[in-house]
Amino acid sequence: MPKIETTPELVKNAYESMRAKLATVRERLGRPLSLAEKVLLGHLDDPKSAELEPGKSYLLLRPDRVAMQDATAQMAILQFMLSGKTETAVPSTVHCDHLIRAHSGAGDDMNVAMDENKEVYDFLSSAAKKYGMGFWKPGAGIIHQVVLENYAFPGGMMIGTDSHTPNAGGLGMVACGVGGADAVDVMAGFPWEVLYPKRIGVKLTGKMGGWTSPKDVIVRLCGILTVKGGTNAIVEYFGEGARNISCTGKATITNMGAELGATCSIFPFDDAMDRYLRATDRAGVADLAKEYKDLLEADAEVEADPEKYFDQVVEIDLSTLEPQITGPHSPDRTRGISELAAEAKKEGFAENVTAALIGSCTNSSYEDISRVVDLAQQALGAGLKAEIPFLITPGSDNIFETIKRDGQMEVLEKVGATVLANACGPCIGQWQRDDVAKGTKNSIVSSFNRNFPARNDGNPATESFITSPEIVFALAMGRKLSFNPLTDEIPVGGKSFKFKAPAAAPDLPANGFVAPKDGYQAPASDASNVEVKVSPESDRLQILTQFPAWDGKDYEKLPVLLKAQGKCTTDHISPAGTWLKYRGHLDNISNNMFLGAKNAFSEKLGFGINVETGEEAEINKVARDYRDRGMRWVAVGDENYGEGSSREHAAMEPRHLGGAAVIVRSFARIHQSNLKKQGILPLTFADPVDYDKIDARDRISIVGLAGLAPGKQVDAIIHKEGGEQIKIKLNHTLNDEQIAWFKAGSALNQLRNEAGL
Ligand code: MIC
Ligand code: SF4
Repeated sequence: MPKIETTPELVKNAYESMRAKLATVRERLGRPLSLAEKVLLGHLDDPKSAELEPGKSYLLLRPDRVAMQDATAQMAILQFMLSGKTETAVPSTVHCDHLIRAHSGAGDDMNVAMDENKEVYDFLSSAAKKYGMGFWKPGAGIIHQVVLENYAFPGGMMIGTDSHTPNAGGLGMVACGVGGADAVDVMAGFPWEVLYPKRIGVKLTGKMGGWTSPKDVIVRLCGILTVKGGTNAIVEYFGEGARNISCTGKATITNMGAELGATCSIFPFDDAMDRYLRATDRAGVADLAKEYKDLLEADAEVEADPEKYFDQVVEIDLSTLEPQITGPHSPDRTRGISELAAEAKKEGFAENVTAALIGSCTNSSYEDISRVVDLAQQALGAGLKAEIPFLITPGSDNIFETIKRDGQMEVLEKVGATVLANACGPCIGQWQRDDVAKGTKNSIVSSFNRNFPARNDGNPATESFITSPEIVFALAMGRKLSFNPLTDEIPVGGKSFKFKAPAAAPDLPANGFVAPKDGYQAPASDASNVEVKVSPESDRLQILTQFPAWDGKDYEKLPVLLKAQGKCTTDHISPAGTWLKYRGHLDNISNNMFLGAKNAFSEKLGFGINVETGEEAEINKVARDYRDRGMRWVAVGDENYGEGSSREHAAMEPRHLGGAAVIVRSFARIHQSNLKKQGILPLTFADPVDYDKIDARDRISIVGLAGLAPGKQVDAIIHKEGGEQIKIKLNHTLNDEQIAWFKAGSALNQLRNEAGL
């Protein structure tokens, strides 16, 4: 049975192995290394012969562990079951956090969740027992918080089937979000493959004070780099300012680095991490990190001359950083809080704030909550209470019990907060909102990390703004987007009240964390009699069958299913919210395919034209019809296509419904690799203008596929309705191994072929 815990013994072995691998790498590169490179290259499968060119080479890496959350673990485990393996090769955990609906508060919501998700929880828990995975029960916490509190360690490397896995970078780990098929590779004992990321250095100077908090660092960075600025890059923080941020504050920053499209983000080991490790019962790991400190920070030359060692350097002065607020609809639509009032007026954002939400995997630390409580006490003193829904999602049971013991919870409840389950809830559309009708334009503020349309309450007309927990609370009291708590007053009982800046709060509880309740289930010591049940009648779980192998023929005259206009995130391709229910059932969840996408060929969201029948229908229905006629199709998209979630459903659904290729201006990393894994060709227009040449009734041929080779452009022909043909060139980033996946029909098929299954 594999050991799940991050024991000092495991950490020592990891450090020794890193040291040995880095000796080989240093000999080959002969230059100082950044921290990100130390951790990445220290986990190389073959340090002697791996190609080492940032931005170009594919690295084969050996992660120390894997984490999966319930909404993605279902598909990951269903695929693992096809791999022929009986036990995971590295410590792996499953966390039940995404499927709990937020409605009336933690107690009732948990009861409902346990009942309505029973079948899925039973499946995950029995599969975890059988295959040697640790299982965190519903209510134990959100994956990234539980990992930070229990498993992350400086210098470690992990992958997780969730895009915010980089949260563990706050504790010095290279932690990357991946699709389930990548997790299957690693759990089956194979290396994980990733493009050697480019290096972005962020130099932090000064110290935060007053209203400014770690959230502002990352929101500001999103504004500077944009949602695609971090694609295929690791963001490494350094400088005096970095050492002035708590470990959980660092995790907020690395968590939301996902919104830059970054492969991951990382902070060097320091005193704040050391204290966090000890406060979470890991003194042995802290001692080792001290001993191996040289592996856990960049070489001195890098900090001394960052321009020389990073591909890009950004500097942020914490002392002068203004609190930031970003939105609506994109996490990089950022400005300082003082600028929001004017912009809201100019852009016509809904002025009244209708709900305020804090917590989530991004911002529910002891420090975050304590700072909000300071403001809540000020508000209560002035006679103010929340008059709009003020919802809190604690990141873990550990945090929940600790803030209950230390009195923060009582203050929050007094000021009108509803405490929700320790789960994702309203962050992933699992907010059963009764107070605002769907289609009604309104503004909400949260301390979460994403604000794509319909993300929180399923209402695309809700305009969601992201900011720090402190500013969220202040806006809950001020109730207008134009309210700036740093300068403005709130009228109350004939007087007016102005907040003082929140007091600095302890990052760790003086009396330690409260040991969580029984939220964990270990794998079975004898798995032979554990049964993993999937009922053939189930509408929530479905055993997977293999996708067919490529037939060796070119793709001739395929219809264009849709041409996505503007942002097309994975939330647009495979929406979450109520659809989370079907995450373990490929055929059922495929009914949500592209429901959120704006198609250039139709006025209606999620609709397209069936070129065979001439009828307009939901895009997924059109796809299903093509597939049933034995036709394949292509999807066309714009920039940063597939931004956001790691959900591989956004690649498996198109594959299941007959998609052959996705042709876009550019891809987000995780989605691009999910498409490759599932046997769909991810192609980009060599000339971005060609996007404009594609019309609704065109057919596209993709030719010369037998000669598909790394670095070689692919030829395509756009066949116009009137018979005209336009030849275009497409780029791809497939390497030899990935081409083999395409030919086999999927990476999993290839894995099975290699295993002789
Ligand atoms: C998200 O924050 O978008 C999610 C929901 O956690 C996703 C995972 C999913 O879609 O299940 C992610 O970040 O990868
Ligand atoms: Fe859950 Fe939201 Fe965090 Fe995703 S970002 S893991 S949905 S809390």
